Amino acid sequence: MRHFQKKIFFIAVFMLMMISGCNPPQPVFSLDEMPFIPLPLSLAPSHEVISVDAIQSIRTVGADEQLLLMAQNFKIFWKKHTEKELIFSDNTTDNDHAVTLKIVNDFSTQHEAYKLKIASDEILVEGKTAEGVFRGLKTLEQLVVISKLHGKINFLSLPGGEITDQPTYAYRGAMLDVARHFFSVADVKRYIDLLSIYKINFLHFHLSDDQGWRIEIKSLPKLTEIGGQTEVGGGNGGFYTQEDFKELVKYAADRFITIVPEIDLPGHTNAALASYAELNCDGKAKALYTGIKVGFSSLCIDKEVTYDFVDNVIREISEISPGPYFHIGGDESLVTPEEDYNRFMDRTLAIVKKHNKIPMGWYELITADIPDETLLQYWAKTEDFSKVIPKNTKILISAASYNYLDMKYDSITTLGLFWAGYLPVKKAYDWDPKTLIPDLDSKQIIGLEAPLWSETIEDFDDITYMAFPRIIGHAEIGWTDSSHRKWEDYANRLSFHGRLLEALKVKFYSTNEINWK
Ligand code: TNX
Repeated sequence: MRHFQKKIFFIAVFMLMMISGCNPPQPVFSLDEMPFIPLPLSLAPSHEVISVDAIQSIRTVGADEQLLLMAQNFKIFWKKHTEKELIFSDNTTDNDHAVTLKIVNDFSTQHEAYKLKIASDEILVEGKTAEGVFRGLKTLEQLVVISKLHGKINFLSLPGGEITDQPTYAYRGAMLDVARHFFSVADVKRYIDLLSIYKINFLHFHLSDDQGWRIEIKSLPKLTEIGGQTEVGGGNGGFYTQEDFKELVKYAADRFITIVPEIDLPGHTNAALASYAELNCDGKAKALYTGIKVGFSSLCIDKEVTYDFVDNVIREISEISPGPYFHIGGDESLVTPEEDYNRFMDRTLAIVKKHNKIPMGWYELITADIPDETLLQYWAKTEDFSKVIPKNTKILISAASYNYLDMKYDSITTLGLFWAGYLPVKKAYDWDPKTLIPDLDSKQIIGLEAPLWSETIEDFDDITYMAFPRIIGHAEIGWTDSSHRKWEDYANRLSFHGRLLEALKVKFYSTNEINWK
């Protein structure tokens, strides 16, 4: 009898498995519970469920080159995560069993806007532009990867529904200081890949400082022959050739990230002053510098050769930087008298204009006569926020006590500095750019950027340890309107991203502020 009961039981289980085999299993999350970061503007779940097996092809509507590249990359992504090969389909009318990438011009005024529809036998990614489609694909990729990493079964089913989404701010950036320590092309590419997961769209390169000059200037070869040869702590330094730089610009552009080059002027220039004696007022080359103190160097403001130098550098870099901005630094020029600083900046701003770039600079630039189009990067500590801000320029928020990724998380963080205070994960997330600076008209804010200064950052693991997870929070602040953001909700969603970072072999700070899943 007992044997008979057992048999019935197994037959029942077998029949149940057969029946459920016809329908995809329940997804791990419904669409509105998916821990997306950044949180999309609207999520409308349906009762449909799609199994990855139901998708067999990928197609683009229209022969847009960027869409075709995205389709190829998505095919590789799909194979990696589902072990299934998608075929390219040129069927332009039938969505069945396909992932469709499509540009739909009239559905929003926002160029990054997208819609993602998931039905029982098709996935549709529509963008206002190719860039919009790309942002939508990144949402779809999170859906696949997080469902897979948190599913208890080794096949995938995805929740149906529709996402309509667009960013709050046009500029959602990261900055990497490659001057204090140099990072290879391969490291930067990996960083770009990680930033693109979270819809970051600008990468600002701090290409020169007292400790190193990091980009080849063909008309001034000694900048890299001499100025590129060391870094903080006395290591070998390094530099990007113009070919390397072009490769990075292209790699970033394929992921819809715009590179912003910065040459910090007229202070933070010891590496240039060590390379060319004539840039010094006394005509004597400085020694190379490998410490971390700031504010002791300045180009010679009254020599004509200074402006030939500035012109050559800005011209050569602008020629290989398709983005709109050229960042001229301008911070902490502590040994340049204000009147000299302003005179220098007037001429330098004219040079930027001559090379068809929009000037960008640290907020100390406000003392100069800046054109309205200038983008000012505001980095002050909170207590300095009362500084007058011109009404006509755009402001990029990089507040040291909220955005600086080189600030230690807490007292036991071994890397980083703490002059702007500790920056735990909650503090880095739980603020609003609109209310941070009392007198600032929020319409002036173009977005925010998270700088990673590299005095104490020596390799790729150091970069990601300081950036992750804080930069994920900055990415959400830039994308999702503050009225839709709550720390508790974000902390819950972030808890599902640790496995994603681990799967990518990213070293990150697994803070105990988060209950990692
Ligand atoms: C300030 S903020 C700097 C950098 C340092 C950084 C270290 C700003 C525009 N300049 O030169 O690397 O602090 O946190």
